[in-house]
Amino acid sequence: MTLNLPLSSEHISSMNEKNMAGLQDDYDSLGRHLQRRGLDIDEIKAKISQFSLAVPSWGAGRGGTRFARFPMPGEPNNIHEKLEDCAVIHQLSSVTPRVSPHFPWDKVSDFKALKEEAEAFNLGFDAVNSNTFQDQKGQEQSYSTGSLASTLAATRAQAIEHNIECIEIGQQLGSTEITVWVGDGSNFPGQQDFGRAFDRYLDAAGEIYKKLPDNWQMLLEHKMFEPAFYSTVISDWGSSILAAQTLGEKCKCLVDLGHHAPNVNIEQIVARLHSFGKLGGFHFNDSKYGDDDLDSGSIDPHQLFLVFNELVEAELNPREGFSPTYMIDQSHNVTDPIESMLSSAEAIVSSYAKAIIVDRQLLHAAQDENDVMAAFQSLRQAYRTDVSPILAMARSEAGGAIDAIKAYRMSGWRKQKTHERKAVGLGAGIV
Ligand code: PSV
Ligand code: MN
Repeated sequence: MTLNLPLSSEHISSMNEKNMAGLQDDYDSLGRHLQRRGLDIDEIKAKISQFSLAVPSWGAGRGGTRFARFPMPGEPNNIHEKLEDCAVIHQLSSVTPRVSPHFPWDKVSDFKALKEEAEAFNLGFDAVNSNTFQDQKGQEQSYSTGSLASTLAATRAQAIEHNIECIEIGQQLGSTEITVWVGDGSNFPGQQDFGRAFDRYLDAAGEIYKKLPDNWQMLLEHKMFEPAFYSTVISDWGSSILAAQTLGEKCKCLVDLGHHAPNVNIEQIVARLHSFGKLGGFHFNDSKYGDDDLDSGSIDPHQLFLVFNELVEAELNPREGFSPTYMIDQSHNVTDPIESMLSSAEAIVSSYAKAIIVDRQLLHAAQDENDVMAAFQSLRQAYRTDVSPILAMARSEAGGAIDAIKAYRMSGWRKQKTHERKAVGLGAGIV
């Protein structure tokens, strides 16, 4: 397959040349600092070079709130243009080689051709996402009563069918996972019987599970509220793990960082799910008030680090089949989505790098000895370390940009697309 990348590699390398001397200096200095702590910077770089992240196709466009959406000139209109922008993100970040598609938003007539189109951009496909939280034109049953948990058998059947179709599409695209998030729930006390709604969900999800190919996983994404504001059927990790355990081995839980009550200890949830072999994946984003879908690491980078601290523990003590899928799920309402995802990818990999350099021997010994401050300081020391030279060096070695956002801005990509792409319409909606 001949690659047809959107940005010229000369542009990236010429920008890197200007930054290389400074980076080398910072890298060497950090290398000496880490050496004093018994760490080899090149080994850390090699480790983070293995890390990869998916980006959501829907994140390539401007998001919005239920009040408004402000389109941006040069925004992508369809999956083809979205792939182009995702290819830009991967070219510059060198850490986002997969795109997670959402159906029917990304539906095309020829998925084989779409896979080839992605491959020419040096991209593959990650988990497919089904959408039974919104009605589509011409659809027979409405999801206004819910989908997999609806009281109406015909609506449940339609939702099951749609998920099975997503699996079939995913097979053509080379995916091996389906993420199921449903908006099912209630807005009033008494509107729904909690037990019966969950039973209906389990039955319907079981029908989808039966159609899962052998090498596939089904990931259940929980969310506490919205669009249902009183209760949701898969509200939290408890409901999620119960459903995943009921459905079977190939079913796991996906943690979207924004889908919890304020102040919930998400890193502990990560540890619990891992203990029972049910940690299936992540949707990274950040939030201040609820499911804000803000850029990863922009509000609480310490929480992101603590999540990765658990993931590194899990890597060192893996359960059978431990291979969580990592992706971004954000709504970029006021920024250029490409810049937001470049910044988020950096924040995510940076949290991973910081978690790698935690002195785990010291941490475990301090935990065993109940030396609280020593345990905390072993995390603090790692969190305080500026690991950005390791990330930048890994990026440039992989053909990415040392200063990704600057290289993007200097490429003039968005301006060029403003002339080439048709304007995206106004409207409201989360995505
Ligand atoms: C729901 O809020 C969610 O996090 C799910 O992952 C959806 O598929 C996605 O956002 C897009 O709306
Ligand atoms: Mn999500």
